Amino acid sequence: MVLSSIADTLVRGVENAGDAVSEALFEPVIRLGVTGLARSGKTVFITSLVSNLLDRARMTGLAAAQEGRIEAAYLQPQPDDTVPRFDYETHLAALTSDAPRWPDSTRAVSELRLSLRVRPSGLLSGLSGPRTVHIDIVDYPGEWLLDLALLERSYADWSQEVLTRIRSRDCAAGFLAHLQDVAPKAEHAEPVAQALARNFADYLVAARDQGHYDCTPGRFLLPGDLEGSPVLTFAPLPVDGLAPRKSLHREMERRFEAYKSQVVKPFFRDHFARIDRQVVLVDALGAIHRGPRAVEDLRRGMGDILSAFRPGRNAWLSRLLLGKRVEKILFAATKADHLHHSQHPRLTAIIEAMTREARDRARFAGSETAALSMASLRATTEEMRAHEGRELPCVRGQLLESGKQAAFYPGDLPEDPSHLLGPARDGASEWLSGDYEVMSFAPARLTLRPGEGPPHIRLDRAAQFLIGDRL
Ligand SMILES: Nc1nc2c(ncn2[C@@H]2O[C@H](COP(=O)(O)OP(=O)(O)OP(=O)(O)O)[C@@H](O)[C@H]2O)c(=O)[nH]1
Ligand SMILES: [Mg+2]
Repeated sequence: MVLSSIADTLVRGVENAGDAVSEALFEPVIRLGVTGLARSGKTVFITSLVSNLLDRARMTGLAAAQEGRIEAAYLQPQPDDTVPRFDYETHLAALTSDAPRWPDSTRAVSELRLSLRVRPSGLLSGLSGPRTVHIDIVDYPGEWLLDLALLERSYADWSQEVLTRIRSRDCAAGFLAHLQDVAPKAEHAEPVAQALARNFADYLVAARDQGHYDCTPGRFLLPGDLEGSPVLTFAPLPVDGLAPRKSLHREMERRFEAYKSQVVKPFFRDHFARIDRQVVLVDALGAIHRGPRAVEDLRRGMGDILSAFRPGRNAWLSRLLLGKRVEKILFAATKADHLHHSQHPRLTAIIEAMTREARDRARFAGSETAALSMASLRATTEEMRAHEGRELPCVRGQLLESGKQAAFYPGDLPEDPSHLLGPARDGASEWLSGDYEVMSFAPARLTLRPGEGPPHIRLDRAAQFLIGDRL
């Protein structure tokens, strides 16, 4: 017994030494995935993170920056030649121009490599010189993770599931009416397929705009360069019995399978499987503003998204990952600058509760998780204002629509998150205790001193959790 445990320790010691040697010889790469549902704040997050890592005066929460060990930071050509580069310069220019504006919506996966030259800390500091750590940041839509569930479904099962789910949705009425006019067993005719698929895609867009998060296939919403191709030209069809060869149903079934093998699988293989650290951005405030239904949808959407991080859930993915897993996952409630800082702990509690189930699973699978509330780009200032004999904690900023300055009290988030999540789960249609308003603020005009990146809230803490241990 004793012998074997000594042998074990020895082997492990040698392995560790091996790691240290290879890290010293080769420059370590951290692949950082940034995801979230549409409009959750991915592009602004990456832009501000990169800018604040290049100019680190506002990054005191990142230990290596605070200790002055980051000697240099620079952007480099990314290693993947076929992935579009994250358009950092254009996004930063939009946010920091004289008339600042938010960046445009993104339609596809993109990537950027930021390299840091870091002096080692602790014992090693005197022994070795600075080393280079590459951070490959990958921006991809959270909707694409939802597609993982499609891999386990047959076309018939998927159709039935979708048609049942959307039966009572107003925004699906047009598509469902169209379906009445279509004969699934009739011979396939491309114009019919195209019209139906277009109608289904329109439904998905409307559903997403209404705050539904179960809008798969994800690529229908973000087609990128696949727009109009057969893999995106299908829709759910009701089935009874076997459809004949060459029927519309058979052809749509074939395309559904092609979507799985030629769109979903390559994404997981080429991008998802290679991620080391992941941040999942959540616009919890936006959902709270839209009401209990949106909150419940978001909670479920998050659960579905995060099942991708639960190895074993999907046999194909487990085989692909071969035991590799995401080491750390951060759940971040974005746009916290809409709230006075006194309410930030409550927002964090909400995001913690909302992702609880999923977090427990991820932790079980060996990933370290954390939750925080943050703002990638702070667009507001705080002030107290008297109102009906009470001092209200407000935020002030420039309204996006009118361009006017306004101070604004968004409502008091409950201390106990279950006061929001409970009614949402029970299907309430409105919040009982008042409304939560979220204004859209324009980004503020910035005057940055040398060495400073854009103002943020806890972006440095997010960076410390995600990459701090490797610097
Ligand atoms: N006040 C404030 N608003 C933010 C912040 N980050 C994002 N927003 C708002 O959220 C919107 C969406 O942000 P993006 O970064 O474009 O979100 P995205 O996830 O990349 O969106 P898609 O690419 O469309 O999926 C912005 O247009 C802003 O209105 C922030 O830190 N503070
Ligand atoms: Mg984007």
